[in-house]
Amino acid sequence: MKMSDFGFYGIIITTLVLCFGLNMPVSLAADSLVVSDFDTGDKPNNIGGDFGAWDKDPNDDTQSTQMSFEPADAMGDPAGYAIRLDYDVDSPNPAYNGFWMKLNGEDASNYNTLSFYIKGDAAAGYTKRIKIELKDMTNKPSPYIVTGITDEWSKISIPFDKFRRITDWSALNEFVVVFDDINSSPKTGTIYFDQLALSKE
Ligand SMILES: [Ca+2]
Ligand SMILES: [Ca+2]
Repeated sequence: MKMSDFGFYGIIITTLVLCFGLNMPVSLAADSLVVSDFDTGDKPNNIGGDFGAWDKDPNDDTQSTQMSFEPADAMGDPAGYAIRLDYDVDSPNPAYNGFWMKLNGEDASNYNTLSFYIKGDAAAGYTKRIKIELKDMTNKPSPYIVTGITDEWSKISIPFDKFRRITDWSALNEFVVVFDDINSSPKTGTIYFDQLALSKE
């Protein structure tokens, strides 16, 4: 082996050892950020943000979203969890509710895509269509409609330019899932959600 060959392989091996030693992915460590994998089965999310279910009118018991942790991880980790959302927008009153998650002012300016995994519960029924919203610190909701949900996990990737009302990507405030009596059909059902991430694609 020539000295130059040793130098080349030596650098590769040293790099691999360093990466594994620091418990980092070998490739492109800075190109994605998992905001929430829910795998502790508890709050907060991976960046310290709170999350939960919300309801247009908590005093209206004809409509709600109930959030719980479900041992059905989107990434296939037997010890992992996803979020289970049991929604009900079947009400004589205008109905909307869902799930919120704080993003704690996360700087997303190095990324260009928001992604997550989603599926419906075949037994409970589920809407194939939901609205999500992203908000920067101005708190204006930037909506996006997700379609084609099935009872198998699918990864939804949304380019940042679909979120027209985000003006400042350097500080994100909140991610929201909305069930409403226009988009949600059937009006009661169960949706699973997992692995919210920011990435550079
Ligand atoms: Ca998970
Ligand atoms: Ca109801």
